[in-house]
Amino acid sequence: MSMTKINWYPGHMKKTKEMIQENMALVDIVLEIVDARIPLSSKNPDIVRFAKNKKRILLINKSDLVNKDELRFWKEYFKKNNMADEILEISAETGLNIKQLFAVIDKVSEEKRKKMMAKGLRTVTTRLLVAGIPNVGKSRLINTIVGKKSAGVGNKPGFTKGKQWVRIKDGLELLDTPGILWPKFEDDEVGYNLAIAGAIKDEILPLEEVAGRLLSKMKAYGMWKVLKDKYKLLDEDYSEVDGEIIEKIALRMNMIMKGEVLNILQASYTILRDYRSCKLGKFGVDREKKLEIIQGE
Ligand SMILES: Nc1nc2c(ncn2[C@@H]2O[C@H](COP(=O)(O)OP(=O)(O)OP(=O)(O)O)[C@@H](O)[C@H]2O)c(=O)[nH]1
Ligand SMILES: [Mg+2]
Repeated sequence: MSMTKINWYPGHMKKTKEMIQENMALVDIVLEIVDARIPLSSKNPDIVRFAKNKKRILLINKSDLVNKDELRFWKEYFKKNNMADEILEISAETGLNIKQLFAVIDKVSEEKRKKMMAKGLRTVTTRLLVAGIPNVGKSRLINTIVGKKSAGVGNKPGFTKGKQWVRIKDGLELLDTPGILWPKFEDDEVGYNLAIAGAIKDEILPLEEVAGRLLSKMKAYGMWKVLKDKYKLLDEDYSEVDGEIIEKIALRMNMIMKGEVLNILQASYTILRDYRSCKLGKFGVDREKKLEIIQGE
């Protein structure tokens, strides 16, 4: 099995995409959320098209999961390329920059508010649509903003089903939407990055391949020692191919099934889970794209 054969764009995502398009007319601002670990790979090319003529705020969420230099690089990159009216790094989990987010929303909605007030309207409601890939933290953000559990949150992609309007305060309403991907990734790398970050259901992934990709990224990033220490690897394992390294990890971590068979699936899953919970360090996996950008400048 390979990434290209996975159906990561099931029918309900197509329906959600249509729902988002239909609701565009009702909203003033599109709040697009990307994952700080994969800022480019998690940016849905469809949303820019849908949100034409709308104000756009780009939030880099899960910023608590990467290091500050990385975060700064991507924020600058998005700014330089005018990717939204406002760009802000946040963490829906720790609450980082949530106050600033309100200020940004105020700033972006001010124009319309003034216009409507001038027309004699006493109350003006600003409506935001929250969009982003599965598992990026859309519902978690809404709960953090509202200060209570309004939207369902789950640590797996595809948690939110159907749309949900949430009233934030007088004059501010937010539409939570289910996460969507897009029908065709630019390249395989994007698919692997989305898989590593947890945006595609693990059940349909070739886990060994995805974990293998993460291992080779870490080697390329100069993080072999982290792997070695965490999974009791030896220096000589470095030059093995990814699949062999996963076998070594299964062996050294005693992941063995009946009949002395190595549990490759468990080892693969463990590597991915450890990455997602920061047990391998705080780092993103869009670094190859970053290099391309730097070299292209
Ligand atoms: N570390 C960290 N975890 C986060 C952050 N935001 C969300 N999460 C976690 O990511 C997981 C997914 O969050 P949700 O809010 O359900 O994601 P969603 O975008 O609504 O996902 P779907 O409904 O599946 O599209 C949960 O386990 C959250 O606790 C963040 O800023 N930092
Ligand atoms: Mg959700």
